[in-house]
Amino acid sequence: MKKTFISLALLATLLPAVAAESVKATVNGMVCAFCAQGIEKRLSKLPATKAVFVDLKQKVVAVEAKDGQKLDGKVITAEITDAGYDVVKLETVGKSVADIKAETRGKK
Ligand SMILES: [Cu+2]
Repeated sequence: MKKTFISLALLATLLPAVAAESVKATVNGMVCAFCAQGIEKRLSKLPATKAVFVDLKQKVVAVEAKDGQKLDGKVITAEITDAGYDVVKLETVGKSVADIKAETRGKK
């Protein structure tokens, strides 16, 4: 019992204190895998991007920020718009791209 508590406390100190932060957008106009790939490629190039997730069917585009860095929603909107798609909703969420991916896939 005591041993379990000690190892849990140790684990907590080893985990990074920074919470994941992502920008999640709803994007209209993506019709095929190339659309999704193009957006993913553009957003991956942004300096603060850690990971990108695009779901064609659910019209979801999510970008996770590197630890301690901020993603600019305006820049993300501009990148997606420049590529020829419409951003209909954009929000910052305290989740990782992996979480958003799991959440989106769960809706199918
Ligand atoms: Cu396409």
